[in-house]
Amino acid sequence: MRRLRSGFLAVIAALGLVLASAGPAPAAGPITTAIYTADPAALVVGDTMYLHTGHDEAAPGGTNFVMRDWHVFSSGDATTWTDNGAKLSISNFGWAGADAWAGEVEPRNGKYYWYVPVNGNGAGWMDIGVAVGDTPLGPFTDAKGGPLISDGTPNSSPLNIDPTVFTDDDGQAYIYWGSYYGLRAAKLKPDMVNLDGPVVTPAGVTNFWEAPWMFKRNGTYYLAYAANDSGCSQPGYACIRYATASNPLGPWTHRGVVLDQVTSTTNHPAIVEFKGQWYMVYHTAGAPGGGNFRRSVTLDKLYWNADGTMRKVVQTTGPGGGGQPPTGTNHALTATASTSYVSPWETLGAIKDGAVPTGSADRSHGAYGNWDHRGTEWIEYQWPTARNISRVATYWFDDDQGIDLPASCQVQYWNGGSYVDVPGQSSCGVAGDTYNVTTFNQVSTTRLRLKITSRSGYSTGVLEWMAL
Ligand code: FUB
Repeated sequence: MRRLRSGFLAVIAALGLVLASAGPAPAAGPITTAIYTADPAALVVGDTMYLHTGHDEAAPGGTNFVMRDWHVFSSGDATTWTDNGAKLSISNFGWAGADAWAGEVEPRNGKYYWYVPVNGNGAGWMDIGVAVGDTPLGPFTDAKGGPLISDGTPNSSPLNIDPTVFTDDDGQAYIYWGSYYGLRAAKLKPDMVNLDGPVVTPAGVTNFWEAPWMFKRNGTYYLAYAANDSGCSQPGYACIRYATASNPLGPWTHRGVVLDQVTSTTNHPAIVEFKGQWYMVYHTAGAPGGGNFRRSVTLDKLYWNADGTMRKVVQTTGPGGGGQPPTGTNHALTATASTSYVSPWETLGAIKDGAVPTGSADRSHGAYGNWDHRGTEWIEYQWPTARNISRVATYWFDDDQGIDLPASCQVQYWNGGSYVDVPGQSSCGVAGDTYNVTTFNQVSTTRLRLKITSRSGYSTGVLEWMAL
């Protein structure tokens, strides 16, 4: 991930256990806004769904991961979540020093094994360790006293991160992991803390980048994972692809994209059935103040086709929450809109009518579009007196023809003499079928501008642009 995404390299001296924070979180949107969370792993035990997550602590505008511990969230309805606090920390691994990245908990013989990637302070960078506890909430202790997988493990991944562990019906457990296009797999011994046999390179997992998640349904093995090829996402952004197999070690057959790119560059899937409903759990940059290093876990319902393939997940609980507009005073309603270009048959005023689109192709309330212009265009709001603004929410128009989701965007304001980027801007999201919320330090201004850069060969459009 780091080589593709500039400025990501983070080596953080990380110590200390941060203990419990918030009470139950509200239904839609991120599972919490009290902290930033990432890299969810889902586990159902009885009537409870647990999410074991990473914890992003980068400062606003930070350009590296700052991750020191992992939290455990729990819910009885997959809607209201309780943060049970930081239940595992870098400091639990005496041989590790930083980078509490994406892990997963697997139950076995009444115990819960938490596999996590950490910077092991030894040769190379990331290792995979394992902690054990008596409940999904722990307490957890280092189960091995050293790495389970490191750069010294024969045939290990170019980056040993993102373990997913799966136990088959016959009791055999498997671990998959890796990044930098290097997916690896191995059997685990019944003690769950030693590999059983060689590390293999599974075949058929098209465009694998990182973040594998393995599960089984109706006798078929499924492997979801983050890819970042041009067929599914913008440069530097992940999408979630998946493959199926009839054997837990493959070979795998690629089946397509199950989750489009989100507002964060990275993404990390967990797919689970809970009380008869399947869910895709993932992260975005969409929470207030969020960004690529200040991510938030969210989840959406996942549905199946009769042939066992997964339907692409509709991101309804992402930025904006439930496909609904974010709350707050929308200054767009009182603004005068202008643009660098609008197609004569389109309606610039549609971006400020307050309508709630049902999807990016919904032009029932009109749409702004700039076909057949390519490159960078802008839309702008003006007010007779200054407005205090700290967020915008953009619902992109995508007609699946000449107008597509943009490659990138940028929010700017008039500082009295020129247009400049709004300060402290979180990522300017380009996801379809949702409100992309960009937060920034409050500005007091009479003019706000959204610069939109198209994908190669396409024009761009907007259904709603809110200024809050
Ligand atoms: O959170 C750090 C890393 O970013 C994870 O290990 C990857 O899966 C990606 O989400």
